[in-house]
Amino acid sequence: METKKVLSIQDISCYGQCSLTVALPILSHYGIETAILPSAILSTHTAGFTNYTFLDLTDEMQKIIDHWFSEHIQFDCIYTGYIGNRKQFDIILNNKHKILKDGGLFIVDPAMADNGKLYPGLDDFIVLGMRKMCMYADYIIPNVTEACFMTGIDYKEPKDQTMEYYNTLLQELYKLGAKNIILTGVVDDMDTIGAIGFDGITRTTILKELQPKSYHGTGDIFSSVIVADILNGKSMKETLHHATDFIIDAIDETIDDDKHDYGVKFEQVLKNENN
Ligand code: PXL
Repeated sequence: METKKVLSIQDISCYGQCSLTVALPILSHYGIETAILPSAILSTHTAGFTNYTFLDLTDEMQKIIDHWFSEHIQFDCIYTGYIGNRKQFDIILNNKHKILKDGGLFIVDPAMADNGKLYPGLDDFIVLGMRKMCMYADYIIPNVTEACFMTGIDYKEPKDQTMEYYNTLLQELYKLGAKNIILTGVVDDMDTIGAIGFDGITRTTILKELQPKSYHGTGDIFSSVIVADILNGKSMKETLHHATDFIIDAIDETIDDDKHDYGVKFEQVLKNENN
């Protein structure tokens, strides 16, 4: 069987279980060859740590792509996440056709915000850039906060969010141009949480028991499982079940360890899937 090749473009947070340090092992586990284009190197992620280091790799990105182009290297999918510099949106969009195979998938997780707020250090230019990338995407995987930033719809606290509110967000996101939307972190009556898939016609809603604690990095894990499943030909329903169960299991593996609050122990979930 031909191995699918993904290029994941996001930062390396050297410590903290998010972005490329979760995408790479998860995609590999599901049999996807994974190349990386790091957008920046940080000592840790920016949520919950202070005084982190940040090395911007914008200039290096173009050089790396140019080399790949000269070597005729192309991918079945480009999967983007956290972008630390607004100049990188143009680099990605201007070069995408060179390194993505004909018919390859462009999947955008506009990782930039949560709980009604942008991540530290990000500004409106990041929102504009993410919105532009979504126009060209085959799939986008925003959480509710990111959906609000990109559509300009006011953010509501989870207790005030309704299915009607989610439907409006999905319709407005669809108008941006993305072919498929997976809206994450949707809640129902504050006792279930999950995601809604939308292809412009059909909605697939998967809700599971709300977890007692939320952790940083689960959005990146969720997206990585989704990218793997889409490339492995799973249906939207199977994919959303798998990704939501994966996060529940990862939280379950982590919750009793008070010292482990910066991310989830997704490695244990991968290990258990092998048994
Ligand atoms: O998990 C999203 C993410 C990725 N990368 C960095 C982050 C965050 C969220 O805060 O800070 C550097």
